[in-house]
Amino acid sequence: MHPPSDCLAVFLLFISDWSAPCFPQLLIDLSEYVSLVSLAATDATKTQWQPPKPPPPPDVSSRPPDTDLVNPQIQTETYPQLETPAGTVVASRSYADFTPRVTFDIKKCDLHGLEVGPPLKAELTRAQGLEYYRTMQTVRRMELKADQLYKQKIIRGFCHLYDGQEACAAGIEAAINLSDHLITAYRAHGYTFTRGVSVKEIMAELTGRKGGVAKGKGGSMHMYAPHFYGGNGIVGAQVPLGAGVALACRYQGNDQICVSLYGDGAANQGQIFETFNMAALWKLPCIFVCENNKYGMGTSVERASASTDYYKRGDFIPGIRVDGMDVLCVREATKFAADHCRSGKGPILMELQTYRYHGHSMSDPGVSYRTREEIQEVRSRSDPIFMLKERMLSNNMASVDEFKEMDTAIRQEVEEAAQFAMSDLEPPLEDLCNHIFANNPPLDVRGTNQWSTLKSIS
Ligand SMILES: Cc1ncc(C[n+]2csc(CCOP(=O)(O)OP(=O)(O)O)c2C)c(N)n1
Ligand SMILES: [Mg+2]
Repeated sequence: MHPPSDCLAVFLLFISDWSAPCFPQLLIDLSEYVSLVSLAATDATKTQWQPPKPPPPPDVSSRPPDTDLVNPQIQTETYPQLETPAGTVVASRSYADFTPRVTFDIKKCDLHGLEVGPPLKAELTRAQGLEYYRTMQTVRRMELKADQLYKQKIIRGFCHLYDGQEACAAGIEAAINLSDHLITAYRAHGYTFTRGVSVKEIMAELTGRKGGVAKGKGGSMHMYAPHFYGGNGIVGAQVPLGAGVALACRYQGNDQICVSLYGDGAANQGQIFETFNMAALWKLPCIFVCENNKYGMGTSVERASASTDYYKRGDFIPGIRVDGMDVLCVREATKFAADHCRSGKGPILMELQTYRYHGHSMSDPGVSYRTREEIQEVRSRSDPIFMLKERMLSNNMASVDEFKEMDTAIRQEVEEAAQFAMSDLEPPLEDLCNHIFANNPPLDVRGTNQWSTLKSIS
């Protein structure tokens, strides 16, 4: 938890974000992407996402030919026919009918200070593809739900959405271990999910309820999980903290690494360069990741940065520029970076080229400094979820029905989480100062005046 002074600083810095409820007319209308299914209609007895059942036989004839997004080199390997006591299964479609793994050509990364970079091909198994799809689609639906609840004034305060950038979180997480460490800025809902927190706990945190992952006292920007250090509101401040975590890994000699994420706007901050210096000097196992989503609030990278080659800005730290809209590119680049760190070579920098669909925060309609056409163009050319789905469909790795089933289950999970987030109780007042530390003995907390006698119990 942030001490009160931090909270005040965050409040002052983000004061513009608070104006959101005053300007509902400025907010983007995303209703076309948002499920308007009545909450009352959701079935509370349904459980979380389950792997879909084997789908019916495919209608390959109606499928469009490979698009330019897809340049696969299909390995012809398929599972052997299933032998059952009743004989070989051929009548109905089973998992055996799908191509179990495909190797795709992926975009070459630009390199800085490196002779060799990540591979140009990436293998995707059917199970991995479905898992990445589920992760990205859950984050997408969660964010669209948050948008809706915000406009209904059920979520208040700061709220920065991550839709558009899902391949970054899914790709990074696919390449590191849960025992590795990760820290990010305030656009944190996606990473909170990929670090293992449930949609329910995230949504309840957004509405400030007891069942939230930070017990309703952190909100959108302050969510945590084991080996996940937030959710940080001060631009760039999480980068030195991440290097500190990497120093702890090195000190303990545990082979773990820390992924320290920041934005293109934060990339111009002094503390980032101070961190680079110490991390390189001490060979810290830290992957610095600049999520270049083209804007820092309403300022485009061209207007803010003398050099927009963010992957080169570590100077003496090697860097790679990665297609951040392609989950496979991100995964392969992160694997490469993690190997680099674990082998004792010190830090590495990754620039992930990505895009945010929403405005900076809920107080920003997101169309005064960029056009609707620009957003639409990115959506139609390189949406990370659509690209993965297309790849899998056009290579017979999954069926349309299977994706539909998964979409329905995800929608339902998000609806149920939203229902919980609206019905769960708010934390009691006595809880106000509790949980400042995870496991300290009770401590006195300074209140708003010298006579306050508040206690924090963990
Ligand atoms: C030290 C500091 N300065 C300014 C701000 C206000 N602020 C909040 S977000 C932001 C833009 C950051 O952009 P970027 O790093 O590109 O991240 P993105 O929002 O695009 O994810 C600014 C200037 C702040 N929170 N902290
Ligand atoms: Mg940015």
